[in-house]
Amino acid sequence: SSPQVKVDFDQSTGVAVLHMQSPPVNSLSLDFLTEFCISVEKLEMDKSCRGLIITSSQPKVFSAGLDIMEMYGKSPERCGVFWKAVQEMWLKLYSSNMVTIAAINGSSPAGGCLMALTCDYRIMADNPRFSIGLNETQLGIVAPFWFKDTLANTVGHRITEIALELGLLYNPTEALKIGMVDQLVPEDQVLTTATQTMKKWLAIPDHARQITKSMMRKPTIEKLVSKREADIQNFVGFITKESIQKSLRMYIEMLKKRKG
Ligand code: CO8
Repeated sequence: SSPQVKVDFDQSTGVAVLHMQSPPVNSLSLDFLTEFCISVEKLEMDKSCRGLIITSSQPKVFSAGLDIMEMYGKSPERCGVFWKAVQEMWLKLYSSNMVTIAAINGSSPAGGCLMALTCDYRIMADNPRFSIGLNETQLGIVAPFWFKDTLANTVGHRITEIALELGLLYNPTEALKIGMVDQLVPEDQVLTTATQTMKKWLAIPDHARQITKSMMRKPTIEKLVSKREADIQNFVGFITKESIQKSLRMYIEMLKKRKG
């Protein structure tokens, strides 16, 4: 199958741009996550790569989050493998030594929002039709503790409490107001602004910035690392429940009906 991730690495600046290109909505399937993690790992190992910008090749959507079809009607074994890949994506990005910037050029619900939240900085297209947030409860599912921690580390406890319980999706203006994103720019300037912002971050000595980043994030990362297997069991047990499968089916049907 064709690559779902395209990486443009500029040797002269040390910055890589990773384009997610999995039509129609960059949903995070097991295949996608595997390819994504291999790409990020390669860049992480490359000493000449200091910055990573993540963006989407799809119009209107950054990432639709986890591929719902990976959670519907699948065996417990398969669900476990899938969840491990989701954990891996988060661990790789949240602990990256590179400067990471999300160039959010479209909607970014659930897992898409999580991916953006792992970055050091978020720039979003100022288009009121786009939305971002952890909307899990709207699907009848529960965002795991490390999703919650990542959001709380970004916007604080109280806003996280409201955002998660109601499964809120925010428009760009609201997202900026609560600090879920750091900057809004016109749609056609998202990537150029990310590139300019990257220069500012790369002006700081890597070593000092990396230790600081690690100091901020380490407790959150270690929490998942130490509970990884239990978290997989928890996901598998939850997602394979008949009642949860029913919620997912209704959500999938709603997505299809809403179309057009
Ligand atoms: N997974 C699989 N397929 C999807 C997904 C998805 N996440 N999102 C959209 N699609 C499909 C649609 O069903 C549609 O398929 P088809 O063409 O066959 O009808 C196609 O992609 C295009 O979608 P739309 O027509 O809706 O495209 P739009 O451009 O109008 O809208 C959106 C794009 C805004 C992304 C919209 O599709 C949307 O809101 N999607 C749902 C996003 C969502 O709610 N994702 C949540 C996933 S759950 C998650 O990420 C974390 C789970 C944590 C697990 C915890 C459990 C314990």
